[in-house]
Amino acid sequence: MTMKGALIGCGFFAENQLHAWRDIEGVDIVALCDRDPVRLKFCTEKFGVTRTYSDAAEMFASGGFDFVDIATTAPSHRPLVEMAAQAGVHIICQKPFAETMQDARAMVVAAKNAGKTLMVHENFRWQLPIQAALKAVRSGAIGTPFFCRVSFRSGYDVFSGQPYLAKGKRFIIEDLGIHILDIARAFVGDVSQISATTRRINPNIKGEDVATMMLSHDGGATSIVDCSYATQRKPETFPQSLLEIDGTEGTLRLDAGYKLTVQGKTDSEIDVSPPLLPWAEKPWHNIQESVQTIQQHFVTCIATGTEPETSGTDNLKTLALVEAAYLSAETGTAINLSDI
Ligand code: NAD
Ligand code: 89V
Repeated sequence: MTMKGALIGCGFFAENQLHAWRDIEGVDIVALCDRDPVRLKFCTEKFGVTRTYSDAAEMFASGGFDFVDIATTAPSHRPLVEMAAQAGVHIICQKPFAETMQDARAMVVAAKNAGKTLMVHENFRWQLPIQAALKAVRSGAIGTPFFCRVSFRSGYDVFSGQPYLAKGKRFIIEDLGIHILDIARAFVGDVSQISATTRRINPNIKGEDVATMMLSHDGGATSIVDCSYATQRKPETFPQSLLEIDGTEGTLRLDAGYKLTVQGKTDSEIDVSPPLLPWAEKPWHNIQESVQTIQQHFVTCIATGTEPETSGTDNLKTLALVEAAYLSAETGTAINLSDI
């Protein structure tokens, strides 16, 4: 049976989501919504979706779809998720899930009350190189991890494609750090305490573009999660997240160039480069491939009635890390996650 979907927010990133939906079997995007007529027209023509709306409320009132893909920026997420829950459709919503924990919790409650799946499009842990590393660690290849480093350092100009990133009070933790904090959670579990420092190096942006975070995980592991958009490096590694994970029986490295090295019960060194999908382009292909993987996961979870790995409920813990990191940087103290 075909699952019908509608997408709200036909901006910079939505094109990837629309390409991925087109390639996922059993899914048909039947309606598009954007309050910007230029973007709406662009996506309508590119993807041949003829039912279009400038107002999401009108689209929900017309109905005729099983799920909605919310591809707008964070300020609109809560009203749109609540409308979707009210309309009784499943929801996949872009990160950052919300601007406040209060909004995020309200969205989780709304979807729960409606009995519908709510998944956050938190796609970095779904990248093929990260999945390969997760598979190795979860198989016990390096024993029990006690140290994890997730590092994303780049000088890539993200502002030309996403100009809003230069304008917000918050930048790198909220936009990018959120992804790699989620990766740390995927490897070594939930977090009890975090401390963070931030800097702004680029004078032309409003928020911080460097952050260094230290996390104490419930299981006893420690993580260093560090990110920068002020790092001039050659070759440029955007958008690779690099890993160093030490376990009781070995060590794993994901190095620049998608090189995965495991030294443990058995040693291996493999190339885990993501494929270049027909509609993708380098260097974004790593992110683009994960969009297809996460959207497929959403469809599979709905079909099988299972909770998505990056569900709204799960994402509350990643979002709490973002809030706690900003609070720590502002106050100069370590923050207990139980206080967020
Ligand atoms: P964008 O500003 O280019 O696009 C957002 C679009 O949503 C705009 O066209 C805007 O007109 C529309 N919109 C906003 N509110 C609306 C509403 N209430 N009703 C109808 N239309 C509305 O932004 P973007 O760069 O595409 O980013 C969108 C989201 O995707 C952000 O939250 C961003 O963080 C996220 N993102 C995620 C990844 C990833 O890898 N997961 C990568 C890039 C961006
Ligand atoms: O993935 C993202 O959220 C993007 C980028 C990779 C540029 O940070 O905004």
